[in-house]
Amino acid sequence: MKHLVTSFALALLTLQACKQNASDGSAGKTENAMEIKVSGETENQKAVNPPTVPAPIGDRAAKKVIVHLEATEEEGELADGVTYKFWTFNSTVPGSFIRIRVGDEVELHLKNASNSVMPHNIDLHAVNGPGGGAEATNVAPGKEAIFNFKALNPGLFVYHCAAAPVPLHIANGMYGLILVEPAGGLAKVDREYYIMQGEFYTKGKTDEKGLQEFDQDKGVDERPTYVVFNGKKNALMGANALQAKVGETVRIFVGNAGPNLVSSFHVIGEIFDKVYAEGGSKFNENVQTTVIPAGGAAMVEFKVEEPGEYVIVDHSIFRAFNKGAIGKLKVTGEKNPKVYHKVQ
Ligand SMILES: [Cu+2]
Repeated sequence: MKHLVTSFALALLTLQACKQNASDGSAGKTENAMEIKVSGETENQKAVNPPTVPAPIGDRAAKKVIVHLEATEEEGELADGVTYKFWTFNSTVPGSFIRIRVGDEVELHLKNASNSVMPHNIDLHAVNGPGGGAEATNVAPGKEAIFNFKALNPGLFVYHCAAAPVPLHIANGMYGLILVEPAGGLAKVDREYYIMQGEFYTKGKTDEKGLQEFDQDKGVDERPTYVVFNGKKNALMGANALQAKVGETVRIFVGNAGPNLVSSFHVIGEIFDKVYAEGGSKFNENVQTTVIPAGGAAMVEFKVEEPGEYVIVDHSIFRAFNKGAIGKLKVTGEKNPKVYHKVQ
């Protein structure tokens, strides 16, 4: 009998310990990531355009992943009737979302387009090594640089060009996000999106038409003409709004390229059920607005309960309504009067 009681107590203790692990707000940690062996076929990661991200990693073993990025310099639309000479990774701002897991060995190919004028490189905040890869990837127009790194820390990380002058390369649009999933992957959700905030500094005023040149003084003074999501004023509005259905859980990978400002990321009419603050492994719960530093990221997750249009903003609110840091999430489905209804 005494033996039985002891066993029961032990089982209870173990259960308590498990519970504590599950509720400590951790997405899982990997010790000795350096010792994780890669196996299986090498993956050639296919680039997808934001706000889309590659499929979740799930519980696959660590492997070798080849990533191709191309630095380009090309004119594009910054706002209605306003154009700008963007510098990009893979012709989009932000650049392609890179998705790997802890222990993966990445062979990163950085090509610089033959019609580029400037040398470019890449600093990935997910890399342990000098310049995050920048030193190894300085590449002249028409050339390609290749470097290898092993992902040792899980999390959501910014990457950006760090060629001189660094602020100019970031201000022109050379940035993106790389997600390093923990062993076993992230929790399953229904939708995933990729948003990156960035500022643009133009000689002309906000919405002044025509091709706009970069304004160094405004950059130094931290007085952006535009603060936008995904490289363009209203990039996530109208037909390009994000979509979800009532009852679904949405995960947004949010980055802030800066180059100067801190973002106060908020979705009007929603509460983040979980925020992986600063892109790290721990999550906070029930958050209204999360702060995302320049050169930082966060993962936010929320379930949508009521149909309608949800406005995504930097809650430093002039930036949203005047400078462009605004997007929409359209939720369709059955109304839920228990959660929300107008009385009169
Ligand atoms: Cu560059």
